[in-house]
Amino acid sequence: SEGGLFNPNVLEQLSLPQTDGLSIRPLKSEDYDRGFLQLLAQLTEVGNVSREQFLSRFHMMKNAGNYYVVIIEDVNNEKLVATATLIVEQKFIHNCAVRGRLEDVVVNSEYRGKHLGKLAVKSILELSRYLGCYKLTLDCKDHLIPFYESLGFKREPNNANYLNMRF
Ligand code: 16G
Repeated sequence: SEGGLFNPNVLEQLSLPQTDGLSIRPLKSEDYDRGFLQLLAQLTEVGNVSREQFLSRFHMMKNAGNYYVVIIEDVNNEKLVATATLIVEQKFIHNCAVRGRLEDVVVNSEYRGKHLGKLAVKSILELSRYLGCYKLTLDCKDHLIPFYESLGFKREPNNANYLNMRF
């Protein structure tokens, strides 16, 4: 084992709800063979990412130290049931603050309707708070706005003109 993407101790510091039969842990390199990319493919286009590409990106993220890809695993059958990512950005503003971005939230279709998306987002929320982020932001598909609002995220009226450029 090459270990996880980040120190698992940080997750133990968080006050997360009881999760019978589930473990919340950092992504590990072995997850390539356990369907991690297939899980992400339930969110968007992943492409044919080879083991070498995956490991190289994994190590870049690990060395960078600001990528927190969290996995929720079913301990009974070792299936990956959900994932969510926190990226922590260093800033000069707000007294050299750090800011969090919530990305790539996906719940395995076999496990939907069990509030696991909520659990995944809550872990990132708590983690970003623990790491001192002054804010946590996300963008999502229109139909998921109510879900994120139910977890306490706010839409900013003056942020309605969200622009993006696709390459
Ligand atoms: C959603 C995701 C974003 C992901 C994107 C992929 C959340 C909160 N948002 O917006 O993280 O990268 O979908 O869609 O999970 P795309 O392939 O159209 O960029």
